[in-house]
Amino acid sequence: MNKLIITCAISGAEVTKQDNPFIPYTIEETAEQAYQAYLAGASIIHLHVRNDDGTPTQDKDRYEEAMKAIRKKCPDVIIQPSTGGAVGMTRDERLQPTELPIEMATLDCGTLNFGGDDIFVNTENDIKYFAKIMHEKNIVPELECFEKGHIDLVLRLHKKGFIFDPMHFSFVLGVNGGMTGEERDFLFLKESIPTDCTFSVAGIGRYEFPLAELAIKHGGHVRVGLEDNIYLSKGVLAQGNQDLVKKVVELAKKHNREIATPEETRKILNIWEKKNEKTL
Ligand code: KMH
Ligand code: ZN
Repeated sequence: MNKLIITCAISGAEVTKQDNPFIPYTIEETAEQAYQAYLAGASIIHLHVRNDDGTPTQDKDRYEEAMKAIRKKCPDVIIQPSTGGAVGMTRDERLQPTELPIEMATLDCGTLNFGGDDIFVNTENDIKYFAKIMHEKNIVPELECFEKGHIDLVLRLHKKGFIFDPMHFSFVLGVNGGMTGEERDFLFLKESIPTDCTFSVAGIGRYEFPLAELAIKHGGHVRVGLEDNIYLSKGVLAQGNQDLVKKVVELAKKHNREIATPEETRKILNIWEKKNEKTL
């Protein structure tokens, strides 16, 4: 079977050190968590940045600083900044990391409830706007879909020429307000995308590892990380992102999937060939 791409979502915007003390806030913590995840087998780091007090920010300079610090420790890893940011941020605020020389970024493909009174807003026009900017800058979008309707919208926008081949989806399942991450949900989504697309799964909370195993068995790719889940097993906090990545590597071994290096990941995802021009 094809090699397995492991993405590690090391920080997110919502979880705090009160939830898990290994959530990175400072530049040094962020770089170290990325490095440990990379050493464990992650070829992509999905990156949110925080201020030193833990508040989420999409500040371009903060991203630049974090990316340089990560690059120093693991020069070849793929850094995939978030353009989702945190609930309530404006679209231009969220898009700041696309002003940097990046290879890849997330593109959130629909609005959903995000717990309590929170709504994560991604209108059709937002998605077109984000997609256009990423296309112009040769940034490969990871198409984050939190439910089936988001996939349908991507396929419509693809047909209308706003989203381009090759498409790489991420099924983010188990958000409080989105679709659950049961096997039937996974199979439904997998069957809903064209067969020439690639996909990854990100299971939130208890869905993280069952979904990872399903994706591994079905030829998909996997995202894990403290952004999505803070536990290694029921009631046992992960002692850093590397614990979660190592568990995926074990699952991959069980199902005879080799792990893709960053270079192999670039080939699988058709990431910007002239990556050397992207210096961060
Ligand atoms: N923090 C969430 C509101 C992304 O990174 O693109 C959005 C998010 C998605 O995490
Ligand atoms: Zn994210």
